[in-house]
Amino acid sequence: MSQRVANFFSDLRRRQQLLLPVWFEDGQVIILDQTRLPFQEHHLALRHVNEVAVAIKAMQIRGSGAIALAGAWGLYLAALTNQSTPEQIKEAGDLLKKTRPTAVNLQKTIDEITRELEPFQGEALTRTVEDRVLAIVQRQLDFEIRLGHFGAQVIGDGDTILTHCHSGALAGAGYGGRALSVLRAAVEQGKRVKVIASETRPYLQGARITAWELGQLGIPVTLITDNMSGFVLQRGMADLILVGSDRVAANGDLANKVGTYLLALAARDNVVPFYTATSSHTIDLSTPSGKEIAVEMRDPREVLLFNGAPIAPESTGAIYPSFDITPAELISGIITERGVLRPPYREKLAWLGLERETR
Ligand code: RUB
Repeated sequence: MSQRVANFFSDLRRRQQLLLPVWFEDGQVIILDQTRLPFQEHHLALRHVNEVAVAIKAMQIRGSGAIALAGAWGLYLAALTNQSTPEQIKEAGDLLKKTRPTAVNLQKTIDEITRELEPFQGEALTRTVEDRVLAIVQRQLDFEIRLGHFGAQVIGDGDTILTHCHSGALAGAGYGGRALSVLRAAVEQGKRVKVIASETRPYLQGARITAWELGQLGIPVTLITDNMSGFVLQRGMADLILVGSDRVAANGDLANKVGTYLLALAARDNVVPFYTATSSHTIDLSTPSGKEIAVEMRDPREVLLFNGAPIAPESTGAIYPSFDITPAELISGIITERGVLRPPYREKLAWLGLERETR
């Protein structure tokens, strides 16, 4: 590993309160195993890109930003392998892209690192991959800080925010990911906030990870089961809803953790603003609308078992769509690193997405 990578991380660590989901140390990709939170802070040391792919598929690292960065460091591992070629790095990228198909950040990050590597070989190849990976990690962190700053405008002092799944530092680059960057920035601006987190069956990202991360930040959090959100909104117990995003289509339709769509419907019925926090990297202009977004279907056993024990008769079937689509018309605002977009979204997203590609 070059001294530059070591310096990069020691510099990141010096910054206050970064919760890094993934980093690179002593020739290994280190990830905080999110399946063990909140009861154990256990780290995995991965030495081969295949191990990174397995960890992403097994949700040991998850959240759209964090899996993109894990994929990036996986490619760096591939590039460090003796005599690796651009073709081998591309193959490693294809393997990583298949692990989680919905979060476009992973796909775009892999493409960004593996594009036009053909002229490079040996040390120049490793160095090129390293340059790209470091730039991507830094950019993602900068985006989180900037979108947090813009998003904090929609948070009022004393607000209670309802969030679903986990869209925080451990789903991102370490500041606050998407939704929790907004809350973190609001607190840094002196606003008092409270959070209601839905548990997020079946992986319990809300109960296990959002609650843990908010605890680290000292932000009060109340847990509800997923089916309590309608009650909470009807009784006026939340001032706004704030979620992350795995992909935003060209028309503004949003793919996010399954259950988000129901929340958005209940928000409209109860006139509660519904926001998503995202970045230009998550806007997918090549996907016209939510209908064309590939939704990851996970193993039904993940629904039928809880902590490894069955919760239904053996003959019961199950499905597990990991994400759902919230139509653009249910979204009050899209928080990005360039500001808060208001409907109609199509032209603003086109500008932001294209602008990013030419930056
Ligand atoms: C995570 C999930 C989060 C999004 C959005 O899914 O749906 O809500 O990743 O958050 P999983 P962010 O746990 O299946 O990876 O925009 O911060 O990634």
